[in-house]
Amino acid sequence: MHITILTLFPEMVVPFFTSSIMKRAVEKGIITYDVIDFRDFAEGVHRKADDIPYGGGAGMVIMPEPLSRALDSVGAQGKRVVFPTPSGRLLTERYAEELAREEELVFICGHYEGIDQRVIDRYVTDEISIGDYVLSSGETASIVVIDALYRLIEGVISSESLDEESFTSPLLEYPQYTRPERYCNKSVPEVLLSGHHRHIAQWRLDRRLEKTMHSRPDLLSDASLSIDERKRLLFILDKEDRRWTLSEL
Ligand code: 6GU
Repeated sequence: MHITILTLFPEMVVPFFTSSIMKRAVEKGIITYDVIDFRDFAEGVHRKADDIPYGGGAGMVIMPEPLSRALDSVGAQGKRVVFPTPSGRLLTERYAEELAREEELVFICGHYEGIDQRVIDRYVTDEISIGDYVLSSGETASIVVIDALYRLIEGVISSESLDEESFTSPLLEYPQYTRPERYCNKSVPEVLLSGHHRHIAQWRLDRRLEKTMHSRPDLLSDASLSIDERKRLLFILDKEDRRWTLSEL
């Protein structure tokens, strides 16, 4: 996949591509990328890329011409162009999977109060929000969207890791432990040292159900749980109920 990022702050974006798992994906040739400073397409000595909003109001708005010249320079029209914005469609794992199937993506990083609507109308195919809160920069949002989607491309991470994790299943992850066996007087749960695969799987499922119940009960309400998972959930709820009753007495 080729990823193009148009930004006024390349120094915020480049380290993501030169570190960790993304670095490896780039070295393997699975990902190619261009980070483009669209201020280079602005005119005048000041290379102005933003201006005050028509109609008044606080903050600055990204001007249409420098950005659209940058978009034209990468042949953006006809391509999938993503603009991360709190006004966009919410990013989900399913949406990330859809984007991961593209050969090429172009990202526009907004700043200040936003970008001129005419550029959005002319080029943007996907306005994406990453959650119900406001960030100060489109760069961090773009990196979140890219991180969510590129890891789903074949060869970036092992298929075992993908299969095991949350959100391909509706349940959250079980807790992980590594050496040493004792840390600050706390032991690793004994079942994990037992080598008993069925017991380990059962214990992990119980922890996932518990964690989901406490952190994200909304995921359980529409979760497609198996019969075994439902049984374990009822058992855990029952146990917690009793604990609740005991602490009340
Ligand atoms: Cl995509 N951008 C910004 N600036 N803030 C956000 C967001 C995006 N998604 C949620 N908040």
